[in-house]
Amino acid sequence: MRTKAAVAIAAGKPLEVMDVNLDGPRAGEVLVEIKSTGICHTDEFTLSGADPEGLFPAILGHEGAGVVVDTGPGVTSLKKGDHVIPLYTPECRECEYCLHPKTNLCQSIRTTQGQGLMPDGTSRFSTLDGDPILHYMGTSTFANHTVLPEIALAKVREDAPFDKICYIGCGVTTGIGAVINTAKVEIGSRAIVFGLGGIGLNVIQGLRLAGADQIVGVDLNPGKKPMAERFGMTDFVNPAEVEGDLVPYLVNLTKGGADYTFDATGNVDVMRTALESAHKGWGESIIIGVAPAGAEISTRPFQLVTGRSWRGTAFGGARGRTDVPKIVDWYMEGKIEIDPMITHQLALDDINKGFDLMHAGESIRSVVNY
Ligand code: NAD
Ligand code: 022
Ligand code: ZN
Ligand code: ZN
Repeated sequence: MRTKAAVAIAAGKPLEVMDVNLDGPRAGEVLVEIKSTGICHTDEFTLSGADPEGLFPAILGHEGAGVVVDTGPGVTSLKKGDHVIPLYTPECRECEYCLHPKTNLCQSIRTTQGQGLMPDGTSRFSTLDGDPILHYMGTSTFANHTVLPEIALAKVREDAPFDKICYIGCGVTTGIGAVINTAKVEIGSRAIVFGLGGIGLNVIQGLRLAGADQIVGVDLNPGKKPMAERFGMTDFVNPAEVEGDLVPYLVNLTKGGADYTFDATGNVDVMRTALESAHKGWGESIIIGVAPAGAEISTRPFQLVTGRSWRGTAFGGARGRTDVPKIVDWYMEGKIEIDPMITHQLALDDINKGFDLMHAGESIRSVVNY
């Protein structure tokens, strides 16, 4: 079939909106009509050329929601008309990783996904001239129709609005999941969140959900303060306005250090500050931010010897097919909020505007509707 897509032609160039060819779903695959897609950080990271594993030409996009149009041979868990959210972290429920209770990093299709290919080693996308176009993160939601493995789709309730729940495909689940699944924050905890963007705000609402007593937000951009307060931040710290070292300031503010700290910036210096502002003896620091390729973190080992832990999380530790439908339910039940974080709604033809807004720090989340 033919479908409309925003294609990443080469690093550093804007996306080009064009018609492309899409082959039908093969065994274990599903054809999905994407209704809405969010523009997230890593799409920009790849498009800019900063990701050494970035491949071109490719159809980016990993935050979406849509409807099943067709299923390939052997697909049993989904049928035409089902509402779905694509998963860049799949859940096969049978690999060594899926069977291990301590990880969500399903490895069943990891290699081909990283190469921009379907599990059989081929691409379903091509130009109208027949040249192959690669998939991206196994999702390619910057296309009106896309093909995904069955194990990379969460089936969700049909009354949930696509233009909001697409954000659950990455930002919402990553932020809330880091609190609930990875840190397992207890009622009454003190926490510090570094970076109040599309991820950090969801960490904050996860902390409120978990019953944290103190939620300190740290951001260089004071414009992020009102939205963070709306989602549960109790104290705001702008590092540019703190005299002297940030760590002792934060340790003092949290009466000895935070029980949990979260990096949602991707900056390795911030990651160090986050670790060192965790409480001696028991504080845990969770890295969510993805740092530039080759970057390294450092601290004195004494920080760990004295009982702080350094941890990381991908997709909020969520098992997508199991957990994403529950998060959609939480949204529909009013337990979590999404709408205020979606600051811009765009048409596909204007998708590059969404990247500009992200660059300028003017958006939390832009959503493209097909
Ligand atoms: P964003 O740009 O919307 O937000 C980042 C925020 O950090 C901004 O508000 C910025 O002002 C602030 N900031 C930057 N430098 C700072 C500093 N030195 N001190 C304090 N604040 C600072 O980005 P986002 O969409 O929220 O994503 C945040 C990070 O999370 C990115 O690195 C992204 O790649 C990563 N991420 C990771 C996962 C995962 O599964 N681990 C999933 C999604 C996103
Ligand atoms: C999503 N991310 C950033 C912004 N939005 C993001 C980027 C990378 C990861 C998670 C979220 C990530 C963490 C750990 C891994 N990835 C490796 C997982 C593994 O090896 O099993 C990651 C993922 C997918 C891809 C690359 C890296 C990919 O499909 N190309 C989950
Ligand atoms: Zn993302
Ligand atoms: Zn698996």
